[in-house]
Amino acid sequence: MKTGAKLLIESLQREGVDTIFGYPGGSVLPIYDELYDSPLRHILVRHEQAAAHAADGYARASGRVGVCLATSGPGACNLVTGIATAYMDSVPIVALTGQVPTTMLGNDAFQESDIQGITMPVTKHNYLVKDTTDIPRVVKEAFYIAGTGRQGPVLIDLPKDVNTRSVKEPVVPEKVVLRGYNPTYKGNKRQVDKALALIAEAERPLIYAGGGVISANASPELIGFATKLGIPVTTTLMGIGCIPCDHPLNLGMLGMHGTEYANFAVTECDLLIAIGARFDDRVTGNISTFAPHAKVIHIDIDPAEIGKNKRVDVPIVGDVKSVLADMLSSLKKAGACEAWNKKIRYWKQHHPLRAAKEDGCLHPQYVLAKMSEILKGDAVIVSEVGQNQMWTAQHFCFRHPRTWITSGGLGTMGYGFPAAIGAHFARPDLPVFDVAGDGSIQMNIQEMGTVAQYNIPVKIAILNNQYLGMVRQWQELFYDRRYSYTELPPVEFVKIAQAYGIEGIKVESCEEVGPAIKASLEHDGPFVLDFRIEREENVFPMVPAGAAISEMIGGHPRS
Ligand SMILES: Cc1ncc(C[n+]2csc(CCOP(=O)(O)OP(=O)(O)O)c2C)c(N)n1
Repeated sequence: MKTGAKLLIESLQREGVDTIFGYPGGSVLPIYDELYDSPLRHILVRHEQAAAHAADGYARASGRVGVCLATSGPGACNLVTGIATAYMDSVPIVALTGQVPTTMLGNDAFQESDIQGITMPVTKHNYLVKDTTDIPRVVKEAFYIAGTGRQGPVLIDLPKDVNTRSVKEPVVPEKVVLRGYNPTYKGNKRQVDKALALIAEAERPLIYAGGGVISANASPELIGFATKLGIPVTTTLMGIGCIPCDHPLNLGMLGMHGTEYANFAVTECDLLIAIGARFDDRVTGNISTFAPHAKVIHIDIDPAEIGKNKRVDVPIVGDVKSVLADMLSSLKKAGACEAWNKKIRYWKQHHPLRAAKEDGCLHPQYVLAKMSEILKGDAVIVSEVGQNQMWTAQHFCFRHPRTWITSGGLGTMGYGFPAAIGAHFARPDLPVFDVAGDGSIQMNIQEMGTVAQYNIPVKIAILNNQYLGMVRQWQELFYDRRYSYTELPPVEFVKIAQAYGIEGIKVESCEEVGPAIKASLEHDGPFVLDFRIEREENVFPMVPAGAAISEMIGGHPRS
């Protein structure tokens, strides 16, 4: 006979789980008691939102399913932002929540919340387990659903009596069979051939690669395909890292804060090959003017994405790794698109991203360029949301997939620091930085307690402009500089860190940047870098909301 809690822990171990991020409470006491002498590592966060983000950061950095655990009611509700963040970016996590005993469900019992109902729209699937013997099957299914097809979060709600009851050990199913859930991995051969025919005809083809390339671990295939055909590649915010920043075919990010040359290329291409991307509004701007001269091939594992925002000529539903491998092996001849690439090289040369001004002030672009130079792509960089996120996406040179971790779809401030904690447990071999704004870091600053307790060597690089910078930028540009509630009083982050027992340095000039970053790396533990940057710096270029992506402001005059 085994208790539900024991069955749960054993089921997690069968799935290969090594780390859980969680926070205890009444309804999960039986689970915590089981964790007490289990080989599973449990990281006690300071807020359940951080547990969900840490599981998410772990998943993105490792490619495996992340796990978080919270008690019923407020604990479960605190996970919701983290679950929604993972859902929007298709990240595989399993969230375990305690629940009031089955006999009290629906009674407004103490710390009861209908977390299954609450998370219905932000989970790929969720369960309320009412029978202890179901636990092993449900856990197995949950990991399978989270980690296959278009990945995403799955929640398992576990009433207290389900966890405490002892049952005869149920037989664990060997394979998961779910009627109605059979993701398509292999692309349809006829569609692949049609796509290849369009590619053969195209004179100005462009690959638009999204987070799906990274989720599918398809970078080698993508690079192989692009290189063989000489097709330039632009990536979304989520796709950054799928091709090295300095690869000659890489155009960097497209869209609202994309490079001018990427946005020009989209506007002038005659064939757009969208791979694991979803034509998000931050990418397309005014959709009716997006890639106006192009035929469109769309490769995606989720059939619901095809044709959702943009009419597609050749849809291919399948795992992008498998589809790209099939396309590569069916290629008759390699291409070069020389004239097109020459034009793009010209744009790259005449419309580069602007580096930091050299006026003696500390600019964020300088900080990112220095970080990039010191780390050489061998680090995991997590960001918060706002200008800090866009400057990092633009100015840090990423060389490997899964080394850039950011909340793209939901744009969750407060995501970065806890996600960096998760990323550390996935990649303990690499330095992990959270690039933050002074607004975002204060959304989950309590996690300094977590990194201090376990000596987690996350480096917190705060681009401190004493504003909710991105919102201030919009107010400056579109609301006549009326800075309505976006100014933040200065905070001495090093002093806060010290109160938690963490070291840090305040950096106020360019000369101090490099040595401070190096000092943080040499320090064996968490470290705070409080960069006092130019306060009213903007992120450029920028496509105003609703404009065509060719209508950027803050770029170079079109030549
Ligand atoms: C949880 C949450 N609340 C509000 C927003 C809206 N928002 C987007 S960017 C931003 C400002 C971010 O300020 P800060 O973290 O200081 O970064 P900066 O833009 O200055 O780099 C805000 C408030 C958000 N994205 N997430």
